[in-house]
Amino acid sequence: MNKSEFILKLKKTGAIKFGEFTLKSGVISPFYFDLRGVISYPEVLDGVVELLVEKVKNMEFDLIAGIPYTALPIATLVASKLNKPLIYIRKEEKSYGSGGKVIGKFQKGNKCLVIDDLITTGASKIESAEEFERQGIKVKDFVVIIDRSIQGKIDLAKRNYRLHSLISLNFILETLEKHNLISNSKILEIQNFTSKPTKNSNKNKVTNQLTKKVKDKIHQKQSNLILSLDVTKQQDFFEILDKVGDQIVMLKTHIDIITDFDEKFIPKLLKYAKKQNFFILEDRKFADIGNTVNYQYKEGVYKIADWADFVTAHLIAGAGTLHGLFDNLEGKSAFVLARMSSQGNLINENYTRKCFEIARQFPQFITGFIGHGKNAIDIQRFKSKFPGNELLLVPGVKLKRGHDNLGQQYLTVKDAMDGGADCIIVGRGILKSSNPRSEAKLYRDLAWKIYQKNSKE
Ligand code: 5BU
Repeated sequence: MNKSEFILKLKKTGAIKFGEFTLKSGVISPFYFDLRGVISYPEVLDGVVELLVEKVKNMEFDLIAGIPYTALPIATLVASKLNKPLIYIRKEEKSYGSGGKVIGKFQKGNKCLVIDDLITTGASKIESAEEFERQGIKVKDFVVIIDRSIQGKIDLAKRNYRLHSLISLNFILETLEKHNLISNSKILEIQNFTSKPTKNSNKNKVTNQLTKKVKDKIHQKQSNLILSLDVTKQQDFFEILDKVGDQIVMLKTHIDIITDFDEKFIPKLLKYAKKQNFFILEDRKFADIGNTVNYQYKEGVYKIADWADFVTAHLIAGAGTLHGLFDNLEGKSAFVLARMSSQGNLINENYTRKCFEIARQFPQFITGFIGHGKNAIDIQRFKSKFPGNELLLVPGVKLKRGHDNLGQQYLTVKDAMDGGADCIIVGRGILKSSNPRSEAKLYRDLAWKIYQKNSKE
């Protein structure tokens, strides 16, 4: 089977689609390639395996990897034909922090050729290469069946990886045109789409009105600092706030740790918020069904809805939590925990993606996400998947990397800000200092400098 015949077969099996498709990144694409079904058409499967074998047989490698799920059965056949060992990264284990698990036998220093079905940006390829490299496997070459943009090759080249593709988008369009299987207007639409930057073009869309309010205050106060005021006595709380309040854009509270909480606390806090001009984020981490969080938010001792500008929420219980919190309420919204900073936390890529899907559906309820990562690149990758212009708050930040003895993991201010954080959340880094005011100023200046530099680029 030659490449043109393969394309015509793909079209026939429904693997090449035209219409309106929302990609993982949130971008709307006028076309979509779905190669998952190829395995059910022996002739097409044989065809693509034959083409791949031809493409890679003279390359230098010891192992073949397939990226699950789509490319794995295809790579299996290629490996078998070339008599090479196959490996892959188990997808379910690929939770953030814990790293993926490589299945199959290999030796450190082995060279691995990685096969995938498609490439748009290089992001997921780089992620899998990094995982292999962590295990001592060398990765240099990627082979994909369809290259749907020029961005992927550029992204990979920046990291010194080579991309080999069987067929390009242009070749697909030419072949379909030759066989009258696509209209000229569709070709123009697709070319127009692909000539725009492939990076998330939704980014400038205002999806939540409150993000602008926070951004404005960041600029007004020239501060990206959120103080996590985790102390248990009112006196300590207000003593520190006195010294630090003017340095911060937002104050993060855990209201339920204040031992001597009484009816005077909230009015006093609100006075500070007004005078020192900061938002209040109550880090309540709502996680229950809508009906319960509604009570937890509005009732009880703390009546959080009355005074907190923002709250944090998990979406483990689904979008009902957000409805329970904010239905029929104006001007309030949440920061959603899309990743956590603590070691061994159970949030994985799939969960994070589901959070973004809910945010795409209910942008009015979500001002931003809380997230963390291995390093700046990992955080950038995380942020690039936000559905709109939500803000990124990064906790687990100190001047030096490290951890506490209860699983908290720390990144540096630079890691977080280079990763694209709009704000850093700092607790003990400031609270345990002998001079919280000067320490807060240090964090603030550091973050603001990087923020300004990065916004210019
Ligand atoms: P620290 O003292 O800077 O480690 O405090 C961090 C604060 O941020 C603390 O109040 C946590 O409850 C909060 N936090 C976090 O550390 N990691 C997370 O993923 C989330 C919140 Br969400």
